[in-house]
Amino acid sequence: RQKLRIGLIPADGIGKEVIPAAKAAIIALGSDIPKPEFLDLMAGWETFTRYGVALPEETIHALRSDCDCALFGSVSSPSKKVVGYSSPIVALRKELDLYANIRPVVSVAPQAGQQPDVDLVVVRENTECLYVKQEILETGANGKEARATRLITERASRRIGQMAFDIAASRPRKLLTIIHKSNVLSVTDGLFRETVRAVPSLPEVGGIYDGVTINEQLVDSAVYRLFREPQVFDVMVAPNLYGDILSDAAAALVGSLGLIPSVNAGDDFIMGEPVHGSAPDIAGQGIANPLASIRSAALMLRHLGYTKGADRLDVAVDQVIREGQTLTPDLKGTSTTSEVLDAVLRLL
Ligand code: NAD
Ligand code: K
Ligand code: MN
Repeated sequence: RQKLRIGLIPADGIGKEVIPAAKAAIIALGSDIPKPEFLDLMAGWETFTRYGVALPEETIHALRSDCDCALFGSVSSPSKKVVGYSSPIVALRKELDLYANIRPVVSVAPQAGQQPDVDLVVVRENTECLYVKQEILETGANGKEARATRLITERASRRIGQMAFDIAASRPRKLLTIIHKSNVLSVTDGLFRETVRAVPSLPEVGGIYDGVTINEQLVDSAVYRLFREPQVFDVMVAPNLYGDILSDAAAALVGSLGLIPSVNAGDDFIMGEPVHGSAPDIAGQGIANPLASIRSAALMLRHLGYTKGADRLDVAVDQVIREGQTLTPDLKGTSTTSEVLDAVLRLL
């Protein structure tokens, strides 16, 4: 391929500070990837306040027709209902059927080549659960009554399960832990659990997951174990909300949300995205950690098969963390976003 067309959707807050850093890191890869061509696309709260729409049709259209992949920053979604507003990232995942959110959480070992203490992947279902956002408010005998639909389907559970088994099978430990709360939610989480468990015996799968060990853990005790003995986990597969919460918790284990990348993956599109949000507490100060976004670019490139470029980004990021000289304040450093980016670029 001659060119790599990358849609850039920085969106709000620190997204506008870290996505340009990821762009610069991609450009620095030179001939290790096809020549990148960037398309600046709009979405987010600011887009909504300006144009009355959080996810313009043009953005969806451009992603579908003119992009090979994309990088999303972070959106500032208000905590109060705003008429006409709906989170563009949740919508994008559905629009492009990016049904898996893959979130590796890996600590950096003191020396290159050593085994990290934490080395796990959260595989989060990305299209349903409570994120179908079917909420209703009524007034009844108890005053206001709010209800939400939590949708779990066999189809979505099966395909996320298959994705999780694929990832587990590709890793040395080949261990998959299914996260659920079936002891209470036996119908919804029960369906998720049983469907994922049944993946290896699907006729079309034909024994390829035979080497994968399946464990399961209730979501609350999974968080507990994550903090006490993170090394017991390899790949964790979870419904949408549990996966969201678990991966932020796992981020704390390795030092900062500003380090954790993800990709939103579907069968025909891939979108890198740092796990963190728009961080209004530090936005505009130039001190956001760009490493999660640079790692998200690496993950995206890896999924597209550009292993060499992805490896170079990961090695440079790990080295910057290992040296510990140029870190942003979330990692107890005093450096700015652009100084950390420069440190990465020097190593590329
Ligand atoms: P957040 O992830 O934005 O921030 C949590 C904490 O982590 C803050 O103290 C922040 O300063 C810190 N942090 C996060 N990323 C960092 C980085 N790269 N470098 C340094 N520090 C970093 O979560 P929040 O505060 O709960 O949410 C803020 C806003 O972000 C909300 O409007 C929420 O809706 C939105 N959000 C968006 C996404 C997304 O775009 N997918 C995800 C989560 C939250
Ligand atoms: K984000
Ligand atoms: Mn989250």
